[in-house]
Amino acid sequence: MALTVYGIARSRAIRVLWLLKELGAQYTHVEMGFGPEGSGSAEFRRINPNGQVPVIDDDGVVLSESLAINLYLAKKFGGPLAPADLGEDGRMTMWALWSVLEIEAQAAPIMYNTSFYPPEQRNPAVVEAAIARLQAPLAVLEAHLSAHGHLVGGRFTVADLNLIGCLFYLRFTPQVLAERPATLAYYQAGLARPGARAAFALRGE
Ligand SMILES: N[C@@H](CCC(=O)N[C@@H](CS)C(=O)NCC(=O)O)C(=O)O
Repeated sequence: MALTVYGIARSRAIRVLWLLKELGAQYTHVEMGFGPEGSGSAEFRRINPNGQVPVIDDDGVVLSESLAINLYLAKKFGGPLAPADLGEDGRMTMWALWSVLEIEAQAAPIMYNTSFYPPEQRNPAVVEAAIARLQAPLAVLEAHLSAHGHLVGGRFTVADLNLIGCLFYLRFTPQVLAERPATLAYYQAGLARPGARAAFALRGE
């Protein structure tokens, strides 16, 4: 059995690397960066025509999309992070889509416009609008976590890992979660897990 992960740890590949550390899985890590020598190269586009990381090749099963990769790997390896039944599977898929569409879609422009773009290209209006759009989903999340502690099944699962991977994009704007105590505690506890620490150490930050 051969599992290869493409993508540097300082990319969305961190989500996959974190899960693999949690699972104690064996894998080969190809530290694929960006640009014409990396994810944009013709060679890599034969693996992922989107020219993006992460990608996995699991004995010929080639997948992109970080959260879909993680749902696949959790089910493949099993254990407490994986869905225990079809109902949990459905809820974990639901939360994965929610994490991208409701959280990452706003958190990414916030991160780019506060930290990643050169200062002269940052647009504070984009940040303000995105923070405003986050309020409704963050209120839903805060209520859910206050009641249940985790997203699915009352335990830490791949659904939580996927969401925390998206919430990570809010790290440069801590005020966004500051008034959400259940979400903040949940986020901090997730990143304090040994698997998270082992994976995030690969980022060299
Ligand atoms: N929705 C995809 C997004 C993947 C993505 O945008 N990856 C970035 C790195 S975090 C990338 O490869 N960017 C290179 C590029 O777009 O040229 C996922 O979650 O995996």
